[in-house]
This record gives sequence, structure tokens and C-alpha cells, in this order.
Amino acid sequence: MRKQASVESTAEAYLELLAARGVEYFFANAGTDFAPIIEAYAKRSAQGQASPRPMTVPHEVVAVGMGHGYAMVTGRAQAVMVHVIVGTANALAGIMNAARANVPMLMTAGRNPITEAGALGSRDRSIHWAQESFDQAAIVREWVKWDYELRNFAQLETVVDRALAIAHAEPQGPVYLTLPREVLAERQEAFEYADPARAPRPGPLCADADAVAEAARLLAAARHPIVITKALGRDPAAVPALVALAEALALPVFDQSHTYLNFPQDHPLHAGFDSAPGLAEADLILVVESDAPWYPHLLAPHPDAKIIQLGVDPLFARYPIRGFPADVALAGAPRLTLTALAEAASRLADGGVVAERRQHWAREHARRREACAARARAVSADTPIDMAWLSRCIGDLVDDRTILVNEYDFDANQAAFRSPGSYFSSPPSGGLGWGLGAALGAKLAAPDKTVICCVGDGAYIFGAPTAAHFVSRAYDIPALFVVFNNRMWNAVKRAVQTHAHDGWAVKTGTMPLTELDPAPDYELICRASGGHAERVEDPAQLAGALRRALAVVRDEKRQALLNVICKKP
Ligand SMILES: Cc1ncc(C[n+]2csc(CCOP(=O)(O)OP(=O)(O)O)c2C)c(N)n1
Repeated sequence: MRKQASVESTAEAYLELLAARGVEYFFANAGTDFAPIIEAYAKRSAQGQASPRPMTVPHEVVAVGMGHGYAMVTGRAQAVMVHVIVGTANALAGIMNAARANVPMLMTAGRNPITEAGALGSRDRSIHWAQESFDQAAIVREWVKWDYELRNFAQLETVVDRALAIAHAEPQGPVYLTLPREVLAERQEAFEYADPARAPRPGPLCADADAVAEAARLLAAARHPIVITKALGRDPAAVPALVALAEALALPVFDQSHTYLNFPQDHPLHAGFDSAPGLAEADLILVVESDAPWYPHLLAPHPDAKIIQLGVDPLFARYPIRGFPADVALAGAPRLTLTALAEAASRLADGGVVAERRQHWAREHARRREACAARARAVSADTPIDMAWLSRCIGDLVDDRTILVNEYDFDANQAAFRSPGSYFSSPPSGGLGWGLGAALGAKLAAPDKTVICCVGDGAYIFGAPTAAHFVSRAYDIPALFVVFNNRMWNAVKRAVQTHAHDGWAVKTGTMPLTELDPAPDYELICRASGGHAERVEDPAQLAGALRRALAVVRDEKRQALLNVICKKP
């Protein structure tokens, strides 16, 4: 069907089209390049025409985090717009995160006016000379699936539809569109477009039947098969498919540096968050959506172990180096491939062997869960607060109506996430500053859920907290932020300990460049934007403080923050 809209400018046609394509939000950090967009928003709002909801996000790291958080919950790309080259630079780590997490995003930026005079939108500010670069998209090109500059009105529909289709095609990821001011400002009268869009949207693929049969044969023949996964839960529908396969063959599932809920943690076949214990005796490893299932420098599987890699792109073709071998590689949508594999393998499996294995891993599961609980109990009265106890107290509050966004320090061993889409952790690229924005985006995407955002004190600072708390208040997006405050960058310290375990830094106990002392009163940053915030030092007060903060978030619909003073490792 063709649709006609009366518009005043290309910018207005762009907003009309985004709304028609189901883009709900426009996370923006504006500059002079936005003038035609702002003008178009004002006109459409005065006339009650639909547009993606505009949000002023006063730091790019939060804007791109919000786009990420929204898409990781809904699967739908939103528009993020930043100011020319400089805004793009500030957003870059977030774009890398979206790329490595395979999260779709319509990343856009203004483009400095091209003409020095003569066109509507020509240069009229001093920055308009210095803010042009030879190739603006080069800043992000390695990290996006596609980039383009909107050169004229006639192409608008093709360009936007192509951008959205490519972002959503697997492997998903961000695309980058630049919007020159003259083009946006051009006067128009009418805009005609197809509704719904007719750009190709390729559906999910299933791996080839012969390859599935070969993988099923290997799986059924193995005595000690294990699964290692990291990001299967990006597609929530894939989680039950893995459960079905694991149950059919009694496969233990190891989450290794997991970024999503991949397998219910209370399932007897959930084998924890470290693949190392399973690796030594495994004779078959099914690697599912995992870029780094083990670290060969530290530990490797037996050379004779068979390896199957399964995922949207088991090659991880965008990684320069990744040498993990595979006897069979199954490319395609994991939910389809896992289902096919479960069907094929369960026909071949030896019932007695499977039953014995099931018992073994169920015992192992119970033992490990109890060991984790005992560890939390043992430190429950420690002051400063131990992160295991803090994680346990948060874990005890998690239910099927909760989403937890974790950027450092929450220990998933101390919780029992069950539902797909309930847990999200830092993208593989680890660009810090993702968590606060991602939590806000997740809450926008799932307004009926309680969002808890756990961050290290380092991650909190990287997340541009003043901007994040501003957005939470300005747009009524309540979330609970918990700062795991150990007054240091422990991840950096740990890296020194692993790198030189008996070196100078360890022996002398000096670790320059890792301390965050004296720590700011983080609770004041949240209070400055009208949030409820407490500093918690006494472990006995933790449960009460969490309850109070959650009541504020749920009942008053206001943000809350707990600055929890934790043990230094
Ligand atoms: C943009 C960016 N800069 C630097 C780093 C390196 N880095 C990784 S972890 C980390 C410290 C995180 O600190 P915090 O959130 O307090 O957690 P902790 O390490 O104390 O557990 C740093 C600086 C990074 N990943 N991303």
C-alpha cells in the first residue's frame, strides 16, 4: 500500500518514515546539525502527528546505551542520533558494544553542512568548518554493518529501509547513517512511501540437515559431552531449545562469561559459570554462541575431544583472530538448529548412559549451588560488605518480573535466574559505560518489569551518571542502581595478579593506576536528580535498604541508588 503524507521538509519526512517503520524512540544528543530535525519535531508535535518519542540524553554513552538496552529486550532497533564527528566519537565504545553484542541499532549523526553558502542549512557557525571530516563514517566503519550518507530526498525511503533491514538481518548489529543539514532542511510538500516497508527482511536459517546429522552422531557417541555457551539468550526463544537438547542427552551446560540468561540456573543440568571444570574430561564440546569458550593460553580441552560450534556465525568472521577449532560448524538461528539437533540426537542416544549422566550432573549441580550459598553465608556478617553477600541479597529479590543489568561485580552464582530475557551482562567488547544507559533502555522496553542495574564504582563513573540520572527523572524511567563500591578497578588489579603473580606489584602490594579512593558520595549524584539514595555499610542493613529502594522504584516510580561500601579484595 502507498501512503501519502504532507510534510514541510526532508527532516519531517524522515520522522514520518521512522514512525511508520515502528521506531519508537529517538535517543538524541543534539548540536547545530539538529536544527531541521528539531523544527520538524516541533511542527509534528503541534499538529499531533506521530514521531518516535524524542529524548534528550545529555551524554552519548547513555544515548547509545539506551538504544542498546531497548533493542536487547525487544529485538527492535531504535534511532540514536548524535552530533556530527564529535558526538560519534563519544558514542564509539557503545557502538563497538552493540556490534560485538549483535544488537541492532539505527545509529545516526548529523553531518556538518557541506555548502559554505547558498542553500537552506548552509554553514552559519564557526564550528561548521572544523567539524567536517574527510570521511565521517570512517570513525565507525569497522564497527557497523553498513554506513551511508543521506544524499537526497528521493532516496529517503530506500536508505532508511535498507538501514533497518541490514541492522535486523543476522548477525544483527548497528548501522550508521549520516544526515547532512542541507538535505534535512530541504523544503518538501509531500512524501509518498510504501506502508508496510517492502525492503527484504530475510527470515531465520537452519543449518544444513547433513551437518546436523553429523553433529547428532558425534553427540550421541560421546561419553562426556558438555555445552559451553555465552550469548544464546540473545534470542529468548532459543533457550527452551537448548533446554530440550540438554534434557534429551543429559548435557551439562556451562555458562562461560555469559552475557544473557542462556539456560535456567535452577535446572539440574546448569553447570555454573566457569567451563574449566568440565573441560578437562570432556570428549565432546558443543560451543553455542560463544566467542571465547575457553582460554587456550591457560587451559585447553583434550586434543581428541570433538568440537561442534553452533551459532548465527560460528566463524565470528568479524573477529580478526579466533582459532577455536570445530569438527562440525552449524550456522543458522540457534533456536532452529538446536531443535533439529535435539530431534536427531535423541533418536541415537543410549538411554542408560544418558540416565547415568543426568544423575551425575544433577548431584554436581546441587553440590555447586550449596557451595555458593555457603560462601555467601560465610561472609554475610563481614564489614565492609562482601560482594558475594551483596549479590546474594540482590539475588534473593529477583523474580520473573525482574530484569538485571550487570556491568561488573554482581555474581550470578548467588542468584537463580530462570526466565529468558531476565539477565544481561556487559557486551563481549567490554566498553565500560554501557550499564546505566542499557538499564534505562531495558526499563523503557519493559515498563512492567523491575530493572535492577548492578555496576562497579568504576563502571558507574564510566556510565556518565549525571546524564543517566537526569534521563531517569526527565522521562520517568525508574530503575534501581546498585553501586558495588570497592573504591578500585579490581579487574585491572586482577589482570596484574594473573600476568605477574609473583611480580613487583604483588610482592610490594602497590598497584598504581587501580585505585578509586577517595570515593565520591555516589548517592548524592542520584539525589541531585530527585532519586532515593542510601549509603550502606552494615551488612545487616542491606536487605532493608534494598527493600526500601525497590519500594521507591515500584510504588513511587522514582529511581533509587544504593552506594554499597564493599570489601577491597
Ligand atoms: C572504556 C573502557 N575503559 C577502560 C576499560 C578497562 N577496564 C576494564 S574493567 C575496569 C574497571 C572496572 O571497575 P569497576 O566497575 O569498579 O569494577 P571492578 O573492576 O572493581 O570489579 C577497567 C578500567 C574498559 N573496559 N572500557
